[in-house]
Amino acid sequence: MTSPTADQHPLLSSALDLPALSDLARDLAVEAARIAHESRPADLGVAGTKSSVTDVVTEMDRLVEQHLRTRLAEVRPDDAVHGEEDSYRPGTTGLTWVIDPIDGTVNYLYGRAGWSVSVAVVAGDPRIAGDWEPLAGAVADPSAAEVYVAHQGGGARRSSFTDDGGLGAATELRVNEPVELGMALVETGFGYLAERRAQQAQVVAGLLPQVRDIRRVGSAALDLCWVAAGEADAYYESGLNSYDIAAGVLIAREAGAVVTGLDELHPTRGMLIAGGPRVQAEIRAVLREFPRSLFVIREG
Ligand code: LIP
Repeated sequence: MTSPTADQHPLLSSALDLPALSDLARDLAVEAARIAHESRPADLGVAGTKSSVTDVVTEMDRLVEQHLRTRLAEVRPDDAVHGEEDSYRPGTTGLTWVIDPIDGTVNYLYGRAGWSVSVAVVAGDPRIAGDWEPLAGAVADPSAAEVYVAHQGGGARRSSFTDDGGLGAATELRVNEPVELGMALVETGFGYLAERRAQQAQVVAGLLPQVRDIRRVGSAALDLCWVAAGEADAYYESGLNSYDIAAGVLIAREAGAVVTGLDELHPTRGMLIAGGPRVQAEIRAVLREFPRSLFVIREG
């Protein structure tokens, strides 16, 4: 998943209006985030679980994804849709909207900050690691009343929600660079299966003495946006899905981040590593020294 030239992705050689697609991603993410934030029931409960009893889904995850799917059917009926909570909708344009209605569901369940709505449009198949390329995307953080937006070649920006339901002026985002490993504020996250958490605990224990500090917030989309904004120096995590990262990877890259896997040039379920070029290379080198068995993701 490296930034393609037009000859790599035919879609990019066509008259794709990437600014318009990023405006749409932004508007849909903000609209959905406002619904999730303002309509959160006081008695919100767990509507179901997925890979483990702690991997929860709420009625709002499902409601917000259905809202996004309905809006996409209105405005982009021929594009495919790949979302966290419902089945893949095929399309005919080669474009797929990749949506995470609430990234950071546990934080949302507990009524805490640290969750977001992620909306991206990609070329290729987001169900296959390495087979998709984000073209435009947005991550809305209603707890901070902010939205992050990017499209390929257009840079990354952040805007604040305004009281009248609009958005304030956008500011350009840039990663921190250069940052040496020992001074790096590094974000990470953990999976929902005890076996995977035990693996991830070994990795974070080995990395912690080598960096400034570690933060674990709970939303991959926001972790990537904070790297883009220079509010963290790097982020790594294993076990992520395309809907967690599609918009955030583009926002981070457009702000100057390098985002790769452990060995691959594109993130995989085995690993995503993001940061300014110097610290990303240093963290990647450290992670590659761990036993590879720690990065094997057994489907939950
Ligand atoms: C979350 C990810 C986060 C990870 C959490 C969880 P979800 O996604 O965005 O990076 O550490 O465990 O998987 O499940 O809230 O959509």
